[in-house]
Parts: sequence; structure tokens; C-alpha cells
Amino acid sequence: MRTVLRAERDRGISLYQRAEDLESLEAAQTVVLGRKSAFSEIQRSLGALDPDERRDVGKIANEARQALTEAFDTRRSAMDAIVETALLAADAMDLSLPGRRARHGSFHPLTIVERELVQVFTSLGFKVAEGPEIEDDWHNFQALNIPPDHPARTMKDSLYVSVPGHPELLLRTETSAVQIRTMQSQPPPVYIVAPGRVFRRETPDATHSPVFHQLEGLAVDEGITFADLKGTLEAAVKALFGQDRRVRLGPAFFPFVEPGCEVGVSCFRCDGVGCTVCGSGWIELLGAGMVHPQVLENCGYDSERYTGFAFGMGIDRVALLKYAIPDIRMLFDGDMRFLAQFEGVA
Ligand code: FA5
Repeated sequence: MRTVLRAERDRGISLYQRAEDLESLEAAQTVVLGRKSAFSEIQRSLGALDPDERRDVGKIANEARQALTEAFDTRRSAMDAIVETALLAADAMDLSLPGRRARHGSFHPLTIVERELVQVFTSLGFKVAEGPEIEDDWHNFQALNIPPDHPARTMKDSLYVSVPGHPELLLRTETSAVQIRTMQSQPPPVYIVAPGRVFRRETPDATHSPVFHQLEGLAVDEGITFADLKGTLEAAVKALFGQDRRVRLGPAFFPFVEPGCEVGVSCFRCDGVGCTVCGSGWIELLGAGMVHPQVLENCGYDSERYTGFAFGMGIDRVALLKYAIPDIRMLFDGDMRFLAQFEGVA
């Protein structure tokens, strides 16, 4: 028995030391100390021995069990340390790897164009003005010489806002309302541009959106003529599109200017021939004219002494032309594949 116990002890220690993982370590423990092991069998038969022999063999059995427990614990701790080291290694940072660049957003193409327009006009001496998107009838229509029966006032074109006690509020249909607010708030001379959102009941197509952006311009001073308007617009269009794009100026009627005109730029796609983007070969960019004397008077300006010019440019249309965008709706869809192309542009 003594020999068997010592042999089992040595076998167990050796099995433990060779165990590669926790599973095989526990399997070795079952083999050496489990219910069916030689070790357990000897311990079960101790009762049949005479007292002296039982004490002696029992002592050896306890010592052997003690040695096995220690060997088991030592191997177990060594395994835990290996696992921990492996986990740490897996988690470790490779400081030599290149960093991951954090992706920061970019400006929307409309913001890029609006900033560029403002830059062009402020460099010519204009200041930036603002007005509300919800306007009243007087600023949006009456002061701009738009009589009550003008088609632009019908529900077909305008979007009215229902506010109890304020029956005549609407989403502004053009930034021209800012002309009125500016002239009411200061004496001449005035040199302002006013970028902003405008709203119309329109069916969307490649160049029309029911919500779009305009940049209003207004210059009122002594001695301002149509030549000043033409020179300012030509300088702006060249600064925006370069020398190559063809510009055409034609007559147009707006109740708040006299005479009025509109400016078109040759289409970026067909260059004046006519295509599905533009229809006619030209993309209408802005309306303009000499401020109507009645509008000056409506704002308390002396129309005998002061003259002025005004224009309203479609910012979305400038974006279409500058970046050859085939459909205005792409500016409002929020598609990242489209917007990401403007990263790094400004
Ligand atoms: C006006 O809104 C006038 N207030 C412009 C003006 C200002 C004339 C000052 C005289 C003096 P119009 O409706 O044509 O005019 O619009 C001006 C520009 O806005 C157009 O040339 C075009 O570039 C743009 N625009 C008009 N409607 C739309 C639309 N639905 N979607 C996108 N852009 C549009």
C-alpha cells in the first residue's frame, strides 16, 4: 500500500505538471484522486487494517494527498498567469500603428456657395443684413409695390401661416422683404446683401424647389444708375464662374423695380444648346432692376434725391452651375454619397 500510495503521488504530480490546460489538469485530478482511483480504494480499505498499520498508512496517504494538492495548486496558478499574460498581450496597443483620422463633417454645398457669394459682395463694399422667414403682408408684398390683385399673392404661390390674431403672416416668398426692413431701419446710403431661405408653392423639378435660397442685394445712394447694377453683377458672375461662362441679360418685370431685368448663365451641361437640366440652354440666375421710386417712398426715402438698384440671386442655382449638379433636389436629399464629395472644398 505504501508503495502504491507513493507511486500514485509521483504519477499524479507528473500528470499535473504535464497538463496543458485547465481541462486536462482537472482530468488528471480525477484519475489520481477520483472515486475509482487506487488512492481512494486504499483510503476506503484503511478501516480493515489493524490500528498501528492504519495510522501509519493513513499518515502516508494524508502526506501524499497534501503533496498532490500543492502540485495541483501550483500548476493551476501557473496556468492562470499564462492566460492573463495572453489576454494582456491580445489587448495590448501597438504604439507604432498609424492613428485613425477622426472624420469631421464638411460644409453643405449651399453653405459653401453662400459664403463665397457673401465674400464676393463684401469685398465690393456690401454689408450683410438679415430678415425673418415668417413675414407679414406689408413687408413681403405691399411695400414692394405688389398690389392686392397681383398673381404672386394668391394662395397658389404663397404659403400662409395660421397664427390666431395675425391673419396675414406667410413664409417669405423672396428675400426682397429684407430690402424694406433695411431701409426702414436706416437712412441712405445702403449697400447690403441678405442671404436667406424662401418658400413657394412650386412643383419640384431639376431646377425648382419649393424651399430654396436667395441672396438679395440692395444699393441706394445718390447717383446710382443701371450701369452700376450691370457692373456689379458682371463682376460677381465672373468672380463666381470665371471668364468662360456666357452671361445674358434680358428684360423682366418685377413690381418693385423699374426697369427690371433677369440674368441667365449658359448651362454647365449643354452650354446654351438646350438639355434636360435647363430646357432653354440657359439657367436663370437672378432678377434685378432699379428700385422703384414708390418703394423708396414707402420706406421714407426721398426718391428725388436717391436712386438704387436691387437684385435677387438664386443661391441653389449658383451651386448647380458651379458644381455641375444635375438636379436641385440633390441639395436637399441628405445623401452622404453626394455630400461627402464636398469634403475639403471649403
Ligand atoms: C425674385 O424672387 C425677385 N425678388 C428678384 C429680384 C430682387 C428682382 C430684386 C428685382 C430686384 P424670381 O422669382 O425670378 O425673382 O427669383 C429670383 C431667382 O431665384 C431666380 O432667378 C432663380 O435663380 C431663383 N429661383 C426662383 N424660383 C426658384 C425655385 N423654385 N427653386 C430654385 N431657385 C429659384
